[in-house]
Amino acid sequence: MAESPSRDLPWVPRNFLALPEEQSALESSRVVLLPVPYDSTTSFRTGARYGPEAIIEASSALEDFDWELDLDLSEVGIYTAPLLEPHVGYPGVMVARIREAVGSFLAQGKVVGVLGGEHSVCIGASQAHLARHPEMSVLYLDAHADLRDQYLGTPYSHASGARRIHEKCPLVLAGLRSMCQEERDYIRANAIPAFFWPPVGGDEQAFIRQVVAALSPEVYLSVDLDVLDPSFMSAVGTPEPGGMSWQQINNLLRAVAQERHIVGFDVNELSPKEGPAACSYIAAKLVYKLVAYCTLVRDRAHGS
Ligand SMILES: [Mn+2]
Repeated sequence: MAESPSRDLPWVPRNFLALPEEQSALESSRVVLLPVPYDSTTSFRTGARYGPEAIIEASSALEDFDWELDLDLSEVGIYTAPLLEPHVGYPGVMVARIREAVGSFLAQGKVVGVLGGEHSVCIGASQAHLARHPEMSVLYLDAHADLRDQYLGTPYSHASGARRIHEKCPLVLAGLRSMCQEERDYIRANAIPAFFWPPVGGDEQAFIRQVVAALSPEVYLSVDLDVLDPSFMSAVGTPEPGGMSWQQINNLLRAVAQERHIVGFDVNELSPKEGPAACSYIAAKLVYKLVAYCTLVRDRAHGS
């Protein structure tokens, strides 16, 4: 039998935040991060398949403590699941695979965050959450509307994620700044709450109030990193100028966490080879904040 590595040597654990076993074992962890290295339907710049591992690697450089939120996230317990193998034959099979994987962790009572991958991973991930939270709505943060009925021959592409979600539950779009005419017509015909960026009159407080008011008490959060400005988040498949700053997205997400219950999330479209290494670090820090918003920030806001 092989000997286990000596505990006296300084091993760096390969998981989110490089947490020791006590803070990253499945049994004792409140949160599961599920990496999905999938980008088979990506059209413009591929490479989101490398996103999850880049986020996990960069996260080892983050502090466990967050001075802004005044908390230490390591106490939550975060289990980093193995990579979910992509199915490249038919995108619908991948949707079902992600739904099953996420559902299996939800059945164990875990809070699940999915690390994409292209944005279509939100379809299966949101469906798994909807099965447990039938009244939830989805807050979809993206520069794009992703409301095409089909794209490049499949209904399960990265360009159709929001459309597939809207067929199952209430959808709120925020950070929008690019769409095709079909998508604009679909938003109008279905009266989908859609909040463009920059906010009307530059009024961020009104933007936050309106987004929060459009959400149900339970919220699933789906983030395409291209909602952020490409001046600091250029490593995305489809960069779109004029996006949110770091403070702006955090102000919005913190308000949602305090006034609603974020039941789970996905973060997508980091394509590390398309930008500086800082992008992976920033994406990792956003994942850190999201885990905090789903757990300790919520606990504090609701007095538990
Ligand atoms: Mn997008």
